[in-house]
Amino acid sequence: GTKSSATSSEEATLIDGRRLLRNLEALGQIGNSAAGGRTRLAYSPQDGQARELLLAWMREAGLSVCVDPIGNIFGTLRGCDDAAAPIMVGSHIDTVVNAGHLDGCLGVLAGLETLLSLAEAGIVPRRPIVVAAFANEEGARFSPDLMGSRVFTGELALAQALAATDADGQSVTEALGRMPESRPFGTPPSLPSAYVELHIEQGPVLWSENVAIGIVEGVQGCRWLEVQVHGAANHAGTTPMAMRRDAGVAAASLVADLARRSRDQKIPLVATAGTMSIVSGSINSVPEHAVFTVDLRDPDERLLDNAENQLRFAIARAEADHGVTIEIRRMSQSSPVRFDDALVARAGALAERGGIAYRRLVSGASHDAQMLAARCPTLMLFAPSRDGISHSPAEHTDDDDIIAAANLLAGLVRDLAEA
Ligand code: HGY
Ligand code: MN
Ligand code: MN
Ligand code: MN
Repeated sequence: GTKSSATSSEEATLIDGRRLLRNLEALGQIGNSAAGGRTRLAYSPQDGQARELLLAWMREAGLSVCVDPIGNIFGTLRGCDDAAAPIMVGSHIDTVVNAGHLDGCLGVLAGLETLLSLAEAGIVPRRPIVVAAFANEEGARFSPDLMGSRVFTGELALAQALAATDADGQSVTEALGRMPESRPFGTPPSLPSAYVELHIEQGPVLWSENVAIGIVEGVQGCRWLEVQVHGAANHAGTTPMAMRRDAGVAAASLVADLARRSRDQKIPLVATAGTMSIVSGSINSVPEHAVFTVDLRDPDERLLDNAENQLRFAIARAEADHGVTIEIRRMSQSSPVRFDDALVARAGALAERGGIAYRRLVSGASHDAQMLAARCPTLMLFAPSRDGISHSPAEHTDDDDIIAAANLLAGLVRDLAEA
């Protein structure tokens, strides 16, 4: 369909759209598989390669560069008033398994493009402007998610983050030690006076309504839980059904229950068991040990509490029904967040001036901006995701939407840096 996009010549020429698209393509090549997806789990060699490329681009742009002890990367464009708190833009470049090329990367590279084009236009902003690539946003390998932004904002202690381990028992410290490009150097920026993150929506709202820009009013809350089920191994051919303590059946019934409650009662809004396995299972054994993860999300914290309590009740019932023992552990949590009203209004006014169609919405996905929101006025902008698809190689945003969104980001950041 036809979409409104930037019409104001000033806003339309603020950034070099083709360079942004080229950089997104180049970064998207790293960790690629033949099937088309890419995997750059946090602190992996592929993540390291991506970080190396970003650092090279930052240095080439003449930014002052810093890597902090959790692996956050910062590039700073100097302002006239270097003592003023900076404006920060950014997102992340780590990915889930088999990801698209836009999740996180759009925010980082549109931020970089903003700084590049301001520098090339000879504009020296009043405040410094920092582009940040926060480490381990996804949390797909090391929990919690949003690790880099949690540490940067003081929500999580550095020592606790460094001690987190992956499924193989490797710690963040060990993984970082294997990445020479992540050795800390330089001085991290001070807390910004404002943070703006551009991201793809990763949901269907903007695409289905054919709207070019989302102005994000907030983010729903999220809980991550791990459930370990312990039963008893026995022979599949000889053990009568009534005499089993089957960890796999108990786990599967808990997951089916959870999905049914979320669908029928809408508590929580969405519930997902994204990983589930029978540990050391074989086709002809009753499973002894099963483990699954749970991702609960809702804009209302009380409904998340409710959903978690219901899961705990279901677990107690499953222990009795199946003769198993079950442990539940919280891996991560983030409370619902509201972004800054004044920034929401300001971005809306700027979009209107540029003739860009926009709507306000609440984010279903988690973002580094949630952590920054506790420390400074914060806003997110969304670009449409084709068919609402993300965390998939099919993730796509039209080029004109990418460029319109990056232009709006650049315009907003340029204004904020003068204030
Ligand atoms: O899980 C999330 O919402 C984000 O993509 N890390
Ligand atoms: Mn993601
Ligand atoms: Mn993301
Ligand atoms: Mn045998």
